Amino acid sequence: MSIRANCTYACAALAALLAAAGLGGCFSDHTPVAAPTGRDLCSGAQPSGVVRIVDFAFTPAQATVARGGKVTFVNCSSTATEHSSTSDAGVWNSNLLPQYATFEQTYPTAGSFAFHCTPHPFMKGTVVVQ
Ligand SMILES: [Cu+2]
Repeated sequence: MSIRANCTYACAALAALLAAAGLGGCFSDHTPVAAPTGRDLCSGAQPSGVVRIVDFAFTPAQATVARGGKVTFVNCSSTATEHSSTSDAGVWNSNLLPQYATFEQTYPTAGSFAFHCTPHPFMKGTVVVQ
């Protein structure tokens, strides 16, 4: 085995290590807010405290929650389209939710909170905290 061949093997191993490290970092940086376990929330009767994202709309468009309660947003899109639940006033931001990913937000303050989807600003909703 020549020196040149050894160098090639060493360099290939180093490159593989760097690639693995790079990928690992990429995955940890882009982990969704919550694991995509929301599929169950997308079927059957509408659960209370849940806002589904279906067909480029929030359902229900107005969700009501008791003060201190929480709302779970879940991307029920039938495609790979990502959506967000983003407070108009910057109170919360789910960031992009892949299909079936969920995002939970607690509401300690009474009031009416408008929100939208960042990539689709025509998608609008309101959380009413009583
Ligand atoms: Cu959207």
